[in-house]
Amino acid sequence: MRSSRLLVGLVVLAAGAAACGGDDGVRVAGAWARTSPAMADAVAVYLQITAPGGDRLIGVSVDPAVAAMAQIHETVTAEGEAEGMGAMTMQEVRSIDLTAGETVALEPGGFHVMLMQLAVPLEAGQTLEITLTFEEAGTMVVEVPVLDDAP
Ligand SMILES: [Cu+2]
Repeated sequence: MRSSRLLVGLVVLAAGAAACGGDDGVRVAGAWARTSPAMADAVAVYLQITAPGGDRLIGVSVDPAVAAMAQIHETVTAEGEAEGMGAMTMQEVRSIDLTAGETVALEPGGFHVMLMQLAVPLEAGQTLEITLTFEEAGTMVVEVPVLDDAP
């Protein structure tokens, strides 16, 4: 009698641990890339990341057949410019902190993944793959549809 109760306890514990592990996974949603203008050789990828247990995005990569380089970028307004007159520039960032349970949006005007030295222009209807690297969760391949405008 006593041993069977112990067994039930262990089974419940195992189920709880499994569910917890699933919930801790980093989730990526809403990925898209804007079509590249004819003369541009770089394009931004936008997406939303949720890390229930907290994590950090530390790297991005892309198939060289798509683009020679991928970086994490942040759009910033140049300092010293008058309000509303600031020149928008982009700078590379080493990582993006993902606070536990909060969704971090990589969106126009903020963080984005930059694909540079495109091998071919991106056209609407295409899907490309990028690989995100997280400090805790490791690597994740994300499918990115190419769209003319924000979804
Ligand atoms: Cu950029």
